[in-house]
Amino acid sequence: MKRAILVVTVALAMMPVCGAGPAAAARPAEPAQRLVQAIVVLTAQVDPSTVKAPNRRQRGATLERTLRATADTAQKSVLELLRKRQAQGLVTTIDPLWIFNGISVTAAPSVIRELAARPDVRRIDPEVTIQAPVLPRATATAETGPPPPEPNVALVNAPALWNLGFRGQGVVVANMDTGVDGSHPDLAGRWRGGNNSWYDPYGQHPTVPTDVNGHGTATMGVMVGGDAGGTSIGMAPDARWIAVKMFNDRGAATSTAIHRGFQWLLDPDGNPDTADAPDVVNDSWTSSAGGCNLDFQPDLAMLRAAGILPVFSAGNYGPTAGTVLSPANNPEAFAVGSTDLADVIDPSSSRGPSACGQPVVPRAVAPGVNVRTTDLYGLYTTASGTSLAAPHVSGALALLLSAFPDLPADRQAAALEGGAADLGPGGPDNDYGYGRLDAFAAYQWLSTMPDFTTSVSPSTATTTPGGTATYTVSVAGVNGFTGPVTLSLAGLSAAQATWSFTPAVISGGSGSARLDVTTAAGLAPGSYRLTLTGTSGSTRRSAYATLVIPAQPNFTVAVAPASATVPAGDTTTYTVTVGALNGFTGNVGLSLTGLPGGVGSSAFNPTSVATAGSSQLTVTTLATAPPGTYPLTVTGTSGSLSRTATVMLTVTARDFTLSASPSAVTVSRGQTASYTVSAGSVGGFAGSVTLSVTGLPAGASATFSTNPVGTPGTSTLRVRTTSSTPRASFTVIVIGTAGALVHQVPVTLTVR
Ligand SMILES: [Ca+2]
Ligand SMILES: [Ca+2]
Repeated sequence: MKRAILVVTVALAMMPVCGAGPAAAARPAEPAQRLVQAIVVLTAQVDPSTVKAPNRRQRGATLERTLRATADTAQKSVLELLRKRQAQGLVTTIDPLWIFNGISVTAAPSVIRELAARPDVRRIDPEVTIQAPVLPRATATAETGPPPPEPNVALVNAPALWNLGFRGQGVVVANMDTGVDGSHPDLAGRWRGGNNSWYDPYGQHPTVPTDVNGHGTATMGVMVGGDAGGTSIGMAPDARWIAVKMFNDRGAATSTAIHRGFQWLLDPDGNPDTADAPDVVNDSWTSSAGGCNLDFQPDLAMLRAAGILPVFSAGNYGPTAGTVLSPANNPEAFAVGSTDLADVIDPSSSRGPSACGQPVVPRAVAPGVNVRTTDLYGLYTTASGTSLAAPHVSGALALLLSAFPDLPADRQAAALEGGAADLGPGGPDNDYGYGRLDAFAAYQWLSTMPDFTTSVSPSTATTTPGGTATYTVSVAGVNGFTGPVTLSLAGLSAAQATWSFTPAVISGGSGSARLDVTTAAGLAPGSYRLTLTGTSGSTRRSAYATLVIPAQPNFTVAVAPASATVPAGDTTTYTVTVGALNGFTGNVGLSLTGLPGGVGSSAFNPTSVATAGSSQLTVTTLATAPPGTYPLTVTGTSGSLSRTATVMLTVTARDFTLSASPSAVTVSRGQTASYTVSAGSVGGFAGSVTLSVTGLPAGASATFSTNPVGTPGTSTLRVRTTSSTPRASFTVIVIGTAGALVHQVPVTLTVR
């Protein structure tokens, strides 16, 4: 039979958007400004481990109220900025979210940079675009007789739970997919209905469940389909369904729509007082990008905190190792691989290990080869891929929640793993995870197996490099568990931190320990994912926390202009600007180096800047300053932090020129020789020049018509000879003096 591999791909990139701001509209000749879509994640985030409530559904409501209150308060300042930038045409869309404290924006790159520099912004995720899968459809087949379960449904032991009376009744499942054909005879009657059971974030089909692709109809059929087609195709036929159409009709999903979809699932009717969240959420999609992408981790963490285990298809990128992609490889996700009816892994099923540090991915496998399920137009199809394996697990959860309605998400995962039929190498492995889904064994495991859960609080702690963060790790036993639990931590290297648990072993089955994590002085700012694992015998139960090393407060120093030219003796000014980074609030003292005392002096006004602001630097040069270019370094100092900026100061000389005309005069004894002495100005020189002469012959005397002479200016030099003046040629030196500046010019006097 032809196998239809369900593939979902993702293009991870900043999505450029052509802006249609007023500036662009007013000047059509200029290219439209390129805006980008991004998810702004704020610093303040709810710690879900602090949300306490007596049962699973009330915990969801309490969690939602806390999330909404946090977002309302913490987003005010950023929203104010965004609206201001929107008025300037630099922002087109602002879409606040509360499932985590974040805002989807379409904004100019300058605004994105502005946001990233804010201390109340933790990080900025690029908008992701995911392409919807194509599902080849088979023709409907007419079948008669009693409705046996499909072999895939039988293999995972769903009928054994049906026989116990657990058929998914009282449970609501959801998928995030291409939509659901709400008119399919095996699905129509199982839709929960009302106005809180269908969400199309694109608004293309706002009220009626619709699927133009078929993929979402196929995954929903595996979860809740009935036997209208002649065989029982669904795992939990008495469950009801709701859905998020996360792919639009063109088959694309944006990360904004996905975030909104997760948020809708936490509270479909937008009223925290009504418990209308689904019990089970199936996500048969992954990105196609390798590595660990945590864009959706906050959403998954909140689903888990609300008691919903995020079930993901592992992806169809096998058999190469490391092909379980995000978000399926995120610590909060339960990734499902695909096997055939002989319990052999599908070669295309994605394999571990996880780039995000999950100890084993996939977590389990389920049938995903030649699975019969619902198709569009009321038809049925037989298709393959992990997209169809995952809803087996989601459907099994619906059965387990019929039996144990208050099961927390981590116990749901533990039961699926504890009941799984080990395949491949003994024990959990990166092909089959814990093994092939067995719904009945999971039920038995939950009913009888002594077990424990591990939790950690707070989920996020912040410290500085070299500082210590403290967590409380708790162990709770169930089904009579009394064993000792040894605690360990993963996620930090010995070079990054040291840590200790007090006590290191929790005895008696339940209790708590204090975890101190002391970071290395050189630990780089960032978010570090910690895995806290309790181990008792071969049972390991993990909880997850985040250690945040915030970027240290810092400041910038900038000086303008970069260079200035000043005549010696004049004054010039620079503007020194101090900018605050990462919440810096100190006082920045300013000083200057590089200006020799013989060149001039400097002063800052003010001499220090509080947090951020500017100061005027005045440099006063001496009239005698040697001409040249001097690099000046402005240093801002606050505590142990210092930042410098260097600018150039070019000093030009002030000077005068001296010339005399004619250069030679011949006179007889007793006559007077006249020369015109000219003084000129250089570099803005405006003083006067005192004139004198040397080298006069005996018996001669000199006078100047004007002395001192201005610049520019002329003076007539008269040299009067007498009868006793020798007959000869003499060199007479005319000297001009202005302060320290001295110039001279020779003239010739011949006496005959
Ligand atoms: Ca509600
Ligand atoms: Ca195994």
